[in-house]
Amino acid sequence: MTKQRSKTGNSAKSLVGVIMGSTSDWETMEHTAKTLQELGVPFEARVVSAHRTPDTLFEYASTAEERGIEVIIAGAGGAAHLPGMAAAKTLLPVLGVPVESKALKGLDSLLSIAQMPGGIPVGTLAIGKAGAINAALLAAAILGNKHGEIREAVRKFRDRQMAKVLAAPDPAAAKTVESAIASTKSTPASNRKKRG
Ligand code: RP5
Repeated sequence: MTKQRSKTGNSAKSLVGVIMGSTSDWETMEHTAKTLQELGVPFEARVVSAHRTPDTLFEYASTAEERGIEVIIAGAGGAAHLPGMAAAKTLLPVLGVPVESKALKGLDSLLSIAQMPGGIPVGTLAIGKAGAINAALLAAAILGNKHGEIREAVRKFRDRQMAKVLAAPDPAAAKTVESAIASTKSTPASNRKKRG
């Protein structure tokens, strides 16, 4: 199997394996990648399809632990069996991200991932971008039990998030600033001069 490079830009060994059923899932799963990057969590990302490349999936999941992976995040859409099949082939925690499907807006993905029969769990996140971000945060929280620096990174992420909300408590004021910026952008400079 090709060794994946860490997308964090450093040579640290990947702790999270981000897999997805298709390149079309990347639009969603790149939010997982971005969040892991922001937290400084080394990870690898690759397309592994449960139905198009089942042997690759089995190899990936069954060798993940010995390669140093500690959490797997699997994103898939439609009849989304990738997270469940991955979970069946490893003892590592597997987090599933339901990708929004065209036909059923991701409800099919959500139910396929969440409704695992008792015995093989998949921690299921929300559909789409929110789930992709939260999968990274949850993976970091799991890793944080063992890796102190990741725990601190999660704490700092929460602090930044809280500060952002507290800095703009008035929704009406925020809206006014947003529309002022938008109107400046959409009005040609010559018109702005005349009005002034
Ligand atoms: C699943 O089928 C993938 O996870 C993807 O969400 C969905 C559609 O795949 P493509 O037909 O776009 O490759 O396996």
